[in-house]
Amino acid sequence: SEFEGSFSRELLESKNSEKLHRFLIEISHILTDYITKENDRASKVLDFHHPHQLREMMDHCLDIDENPRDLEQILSDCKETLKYCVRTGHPRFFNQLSTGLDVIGVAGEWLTAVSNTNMFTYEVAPVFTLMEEVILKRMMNLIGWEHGDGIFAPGGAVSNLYAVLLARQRYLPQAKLNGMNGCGEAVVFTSKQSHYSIKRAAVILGIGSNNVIYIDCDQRGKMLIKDLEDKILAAKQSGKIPLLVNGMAGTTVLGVYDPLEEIGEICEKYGIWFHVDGAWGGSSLLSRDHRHLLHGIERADSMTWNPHKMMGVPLQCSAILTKHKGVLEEANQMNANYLFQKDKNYDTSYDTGDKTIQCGRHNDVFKLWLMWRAKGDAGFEDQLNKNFDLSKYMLEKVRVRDGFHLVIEEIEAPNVCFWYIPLKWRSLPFSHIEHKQLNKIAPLIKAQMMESGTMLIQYQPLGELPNFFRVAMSNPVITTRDLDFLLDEIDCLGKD
Ligand code: ABU
Repeated sequence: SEFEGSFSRELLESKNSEKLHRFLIEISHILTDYITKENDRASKVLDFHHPHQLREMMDHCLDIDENPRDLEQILSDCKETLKYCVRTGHPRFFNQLSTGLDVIGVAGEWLTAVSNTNMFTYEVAPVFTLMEEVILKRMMNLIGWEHGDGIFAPGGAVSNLYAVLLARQRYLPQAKLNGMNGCGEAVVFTSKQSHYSIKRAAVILGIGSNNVIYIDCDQRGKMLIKDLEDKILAAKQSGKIPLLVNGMAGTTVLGVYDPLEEIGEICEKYGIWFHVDGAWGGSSLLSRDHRHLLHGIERADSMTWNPHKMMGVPLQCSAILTKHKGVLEEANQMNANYLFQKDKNYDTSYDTGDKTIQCGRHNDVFKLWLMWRAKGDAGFEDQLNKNFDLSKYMLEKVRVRDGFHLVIEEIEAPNVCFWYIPLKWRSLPFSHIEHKQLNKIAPLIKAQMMESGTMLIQYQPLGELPNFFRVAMSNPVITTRDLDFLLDEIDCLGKD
């Protein structure tokens, strides 16, 4: 083809604009073919190979060496790469909380890549800075805050890190100058079912993992308010400084919402920063049928919300929001004068970079803005409601089906968690099945699932509970047929 013997450096020469055009069209064909196959239920979700096998199979296109490859090879590299990617937009990919592939989101990512700018200053990202302001305001408005601030961060764990940082800034501002030496022993409280990123944030911020106090949960996985208050009082009595309580809006595994209103009340009573990790379930604020799950959210001081999960925005797209204007600057501002000069010719409060823990920052907002324009609130609401409905459908199917046992009977977020019981144990009451034996079943089925490539589902233990499957629904293209398929397939892979 015309790309044989042509090299990348030629593409930007003005005489080659036709070639540039045709090259990008070729790339778009490759991407379109991938997306089309990804949506074809007859295609596999993955073509699994162990790392040593994959390295061998891709040998010719993994190597980097001194000489350039021609454009023909580059196009072939793109095809080869996609061949072995896991199709995370496939209707039978359930492995993560972020699934699906929104085409407007893809267009947004493509434009973002082409504009190739850095989000730290208004002067290099004027349009995207304004879009970020608009979207953050919209999100804060849905939370019920009139004022506040926020920033897009590289993932929910970093958004949670911001929350702990903001709490530290509020109660121990001297830590910014002196570190944690001389600050006393700060503690943070979080549900036993919360994400590990809270512990990591405590480590990073010098609070220490032993100073993360875990709060017991009830049978459904909700934080127990009495235990929270008891543990706050005990910490205060022993001279510790309570910084933050983290409540969950959709836990990672069970999808449980903590009693936010009550947690907010306790935080107010004791003067503690109230953070809500809504990375997974925060998007329910867009659904009139489900926003009640976040009752009390307006009391929070900060919230993590990942549009790359329930809203289906391509990875990554996570926001940290706070109702306190100015605290992001207080915590992070370094006034680097090569970047954030105050004598610029525009309103430098739009140089958002000095509010962040990063310097260079990717533009994660444009794809979300574009999708929101394309769907409106109503489109996101339909998308969310559909997945909540599908999860109820699946819950009922699992409840009545032989060989399946629910982990929790009532669900809130669209997470359905269950054990698969092989034929040989079905005559036993569930409580008589040995945990040690049950623990082996989900990994065995998952291994077979990966070999067959027909679907992908996550499994995990939780506390004392042995490994079980979690099916979380965020892909707008899934149907009841996909869920029926999934249960049939598990039965087929696991019954012996
Ligand atoms: N940040 C939690 C992601 C977990 C998941 O996608 O399964």
